[in-house]
Amino acid sequence: ERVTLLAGGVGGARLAHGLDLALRPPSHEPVTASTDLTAPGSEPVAAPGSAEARHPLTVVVNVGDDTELHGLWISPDIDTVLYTLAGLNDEERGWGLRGESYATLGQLARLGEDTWFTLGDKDLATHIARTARLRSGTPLSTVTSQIAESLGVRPRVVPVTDDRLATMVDTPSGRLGFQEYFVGHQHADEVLGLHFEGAEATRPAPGVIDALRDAELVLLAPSNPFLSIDPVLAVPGVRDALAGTAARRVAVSPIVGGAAIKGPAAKILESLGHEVSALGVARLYTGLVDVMCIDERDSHLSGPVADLGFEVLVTDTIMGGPEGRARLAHELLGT
Ligand code: GDP
Ligand code: FO1
Ligand code: CA
Repeated sequence: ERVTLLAGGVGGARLAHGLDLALRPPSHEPVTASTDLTAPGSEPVAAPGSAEARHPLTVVVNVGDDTELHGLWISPDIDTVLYTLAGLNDEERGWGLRGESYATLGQLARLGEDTWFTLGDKDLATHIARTARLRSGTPLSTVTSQIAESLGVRPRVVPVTDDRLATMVDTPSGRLGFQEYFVGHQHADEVLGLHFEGAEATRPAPGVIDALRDAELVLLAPSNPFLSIDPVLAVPGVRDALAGTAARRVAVSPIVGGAAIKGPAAKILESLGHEVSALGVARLYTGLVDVMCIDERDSHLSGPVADLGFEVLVTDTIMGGPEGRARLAHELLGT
């Protein structure tokens, strides 16, 4: 089954991990078939990199959080997805690598650099490699595939665009860059509105539109609807591809029991005048997906969600460990 997941950071990464586990072929055979295409008398086999040889999962990731610091290009949501799929992520924090050290950051502070954004020594290697390759003209999507391959990540992980799109947050103290809002101000400001700077001029990265069009299942991760899903849909062509796909489209609510599991989703829903519940999320996704997956703790909302025109899937959506992630993935896959 071909599956495409639209994702931000933590919520997207957890579901991507579950799907990777659920879609893993039995007995862990490598997905890339033999490279021996010429063996006499054998059926032609899929060439590596061909559609057939590809992992069934494509993860299309938000880039609105991306920023430049110390001359390095940081793509937090891409890295959260890659590190999680590689089993290298820091579960507690939700970003960065497990078992980090901060010697470089300490020395940067000593040199008088701003170090409000916590960059670990090993994480810095990702940003150094990414930045060097981007500078030499390699697109972000290619660099991302290269890093994915080096880390042993099997699903396809694609930034929604190779072009610049920067999420800007309007607050009572003015318009802030995303990381200034999220890390600098610890997402304490009221959010009056969001603006995806540069979005109109972006093009979808190679493979993004095909991944939506050719999928049998398109999933909207339980990611922040405003900070993670909206910027993905702001890339021209993506919303239309989602509207036009024959795939079954399913969104998983990031709001459980009237609260976000992590981050400012609940606070932003409230500031922007939406109900802070899975029903509030469902209203945002009306016309965009066919199925709303809501948590069993919100089963009382299944009637009102169905009244909006959705098919409703009620299940345990809390993705703690790998088992919970794989279980939710199987349920979404209908397997
Ligand atoms: P970020 O980019 O790291 O902020 O992550 P996302 O935008 O992908 O996801 C953030 C949202 O994921 C938050 O609103 C959380 O409530 C939600 N979330 C995180 N983990 C889970 C989970 O296990 N289940 C559900 N249903 N939502 C989750
Ligand atoms: N989030 C924080 O709250 N504080 C940090 O110091 C921080 C550093 C950081 C470094 C690398 C990286 O890939 C992500 C990092 N994040 C940090 C998370 C980042 O701000 C994400 O954009 C958030 O998860 C929101 O999506
Ligand atoms: Ca994010």
